[in-house]
Amino acid sequence: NNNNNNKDESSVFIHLVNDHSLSLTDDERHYFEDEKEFKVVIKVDKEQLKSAAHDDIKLRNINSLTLDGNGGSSPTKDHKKNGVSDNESSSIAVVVGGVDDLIGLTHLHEPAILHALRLRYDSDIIYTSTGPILIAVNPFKPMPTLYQRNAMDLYRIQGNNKTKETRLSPHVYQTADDAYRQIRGESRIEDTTNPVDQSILVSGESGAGKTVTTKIVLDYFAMLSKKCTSSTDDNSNNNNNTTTTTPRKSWGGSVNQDVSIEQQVLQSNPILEAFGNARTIRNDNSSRFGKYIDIAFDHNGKLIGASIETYLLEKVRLIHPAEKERNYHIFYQFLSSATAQQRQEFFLTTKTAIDFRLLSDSGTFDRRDGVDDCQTHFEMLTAMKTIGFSEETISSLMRLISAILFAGNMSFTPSDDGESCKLDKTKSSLACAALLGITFDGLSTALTKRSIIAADETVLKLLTIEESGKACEALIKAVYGAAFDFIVEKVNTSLDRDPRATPGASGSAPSGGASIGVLDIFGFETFDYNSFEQLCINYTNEALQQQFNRYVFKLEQQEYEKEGILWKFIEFPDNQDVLNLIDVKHTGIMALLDEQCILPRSTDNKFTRYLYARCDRHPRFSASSAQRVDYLFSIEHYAGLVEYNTEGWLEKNKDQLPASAAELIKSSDFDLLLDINRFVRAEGSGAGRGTVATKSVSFQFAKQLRTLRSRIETTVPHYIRCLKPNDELCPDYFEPKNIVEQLRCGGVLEAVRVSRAGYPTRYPHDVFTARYYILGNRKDNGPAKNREDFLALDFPSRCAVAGLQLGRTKVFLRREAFDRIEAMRSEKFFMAAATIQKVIRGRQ
Ligand code: AD9
Ligand code: MG
Repeated sequence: NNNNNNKDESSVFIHLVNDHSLSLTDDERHYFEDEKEFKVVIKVDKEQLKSAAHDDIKLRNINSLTLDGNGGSSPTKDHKKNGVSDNESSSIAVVVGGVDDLIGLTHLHEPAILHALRLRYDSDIIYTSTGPILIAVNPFKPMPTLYQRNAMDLYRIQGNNKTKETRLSPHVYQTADDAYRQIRGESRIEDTTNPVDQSILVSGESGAGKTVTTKIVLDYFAMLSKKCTSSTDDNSNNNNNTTTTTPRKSWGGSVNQDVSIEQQVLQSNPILEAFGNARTIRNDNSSRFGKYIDIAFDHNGKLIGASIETYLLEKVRLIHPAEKERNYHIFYQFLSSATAQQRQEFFLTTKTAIDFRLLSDSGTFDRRDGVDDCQTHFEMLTAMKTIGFSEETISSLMRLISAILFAGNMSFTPSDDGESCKLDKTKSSLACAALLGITFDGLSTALTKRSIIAADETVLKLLTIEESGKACEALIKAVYGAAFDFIVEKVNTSLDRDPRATPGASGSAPSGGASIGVLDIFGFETFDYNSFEQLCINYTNEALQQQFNRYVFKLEQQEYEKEGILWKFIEFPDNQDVLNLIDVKHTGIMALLDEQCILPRSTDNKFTRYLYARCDRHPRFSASSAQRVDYLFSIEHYAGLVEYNTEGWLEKNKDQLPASAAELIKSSDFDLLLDINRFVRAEGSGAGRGTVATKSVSFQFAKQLRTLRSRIETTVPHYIRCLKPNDELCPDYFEPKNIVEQLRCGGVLEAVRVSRAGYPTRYPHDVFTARYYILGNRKDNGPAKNREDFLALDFPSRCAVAGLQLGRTKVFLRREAFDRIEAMRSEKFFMAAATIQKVIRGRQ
């Protein structure tokens, strides 16, 4: 390839490294078929090539390599921002593909990992394994060949047959396929201690590619599912076409019968993204909520349903989108796409985004990524119809969106003494009241007065202009939040698995089936200004990190020690103390915050002083005298020190709608508003001390997080760490500082160390021999029950497999050993099958 197009050159090179010719176009395939002896000319700096670690270079499929200082194509990539000269970058091109699994690096340290990732990235290889983790570096450009249908097929076909020679490059499809194979029992050993359910935990900072990765995973599962015959097809026995999707059977609710469940699962995305994503400085399509989607499969591997749990929708954005950011996509989408009739009915005839304060305050209206709001809106509407939203529900949601926009434009006028205020009768407030199905007077009273129950008497307290403004903001947040919850519920109803396939308790997979959960959740955050949201986010990451630590470090080491196999002890970080600082009952920061929220006259400052008094001696907590002046404190997280500012925490934690506004909603004649009212968390509903605390954001979130953690606990986890190579969101620009930081936050380095030294696959002796007896010499002995039995089996292949250790009750295998032994087994079976066939044919 000498066409002076560096992009083509590097992609061809990838194919060379992957002898499976992954995703070759027809032209490329033709080229390779015709050219048995092809020559690759790559401009290379010989000195650099010499100094590259030996195992960084795999040139096994290149028949002839010309090392030519001047030859080859000149790089066209823009590395200038990176401070890398053209000369350097051309030498990098040779060393692609080196280490598919960083565990294979000779020198395992931060610079080596960074170097390997960079080399691969510069050659458009964005996926790299590090033991149990898949690292995905965001390319910030389309990578069509990587996600072609035939790439999916290749990863499916590869199955367990992964010898060193035939193994495909790491890929999200690979991770998804691993999980899928395990639920199908294709690679899971029938060990009852091993969970059947799987989880794929995707993490990374904002803009790193979590949501895109999640979609790639879902696409893959949808493709696999479509290839299967469903269990209902089994019964009816009338569908032999395994590639067509079966229409869903109805089980009540408004389910769209003509659309496959796979399609519906995929279509949940545009809906949730319209209402839960926004342009931020870090990502043009940033998810402002966390999401765990549990996908259920039947015993045939057919996708039969899904459920989505969402976490912490960011509500502060509704009121104050920051400069250079936008509010939720849905507002802009709807305003750009509303029909003439909708404009008429919802008072929008002449309105555009600039007319609404909630949208205009940030001064940013468009999406930088060139995505068209009209087009996205159209896709969302299609998705809603696919999922089964009725025309009426869709229209009602748009009415609610319009009401919220007008609510943001409402204004109040203070009384002369400043003690009270009134709602201005403007076009906006009238429109808002009409759209919410309430009277203007009702709206005005609800926002400017508060009823206080004192000694069996209800007293109406007049609110100041600030208090009324807050009540209005609370109304906007409560209504939007409730609409979001309503949408998630509606999506879940549609995706709910067929109850006829679910004999067991709800939440468990149907008999013979299993589920795979995919988590797309905010990564660790540390900004100049960190608030309550960052504490919740970092708390989540601490919890997930602990689970990760436990999985990778503790379990590994304990198991090795218990089994008495040779194992170099590695210290692992444990962050239980940080979790205690945040969430331990009664004395954790969350509990202290809840306690202060109950007290009638508490303030953010009082809460902070209380925090200083109660947490001061905790080793992970600090507050210098300078910090105390500004009501700040710091926590030493696993990923570093973060300083938090406690301003507004009480209100954020309560996040409740004033009782009068909640009562107002109940008086509405707008059906949707009445319906979503059940999701509104109102002040004072249910009296007594406990109520505020048990409804608080921190309490609810901690509860959700506990459920999530126990759910993940019952699965085999698969980890994907997304990395963002630069803050400019541009392609071909690798900023090492950013990557190192993210590797640290993701605990990647430690994981590499452990997995490299570790034995990721292990079987009880009997299970091992039952599976691999075909490789042994004495097949008549049956499965070995213990160590002596096992040794007596005369297992020649055992000796041939480097990286196998015999523990007290189990056989331990390094990853390569497992792949090798699996390949040997497949080969034996293939030969056995061929022999049988021959014999049968001979008889015929
Ligand atoms: V946030 O925490 O929700 O703000 P994510 O979800 O981590 O963030 P997202 O998946 O939205 O990031 O990716 C950000 C952008 O990176 C996308 O809009 C794409 O433009 C780009 N991206 C991410 N992954 C890929 C990929 N595999 N191929 C091409 C990608 N582009
Ligand atoms: Mg996202």
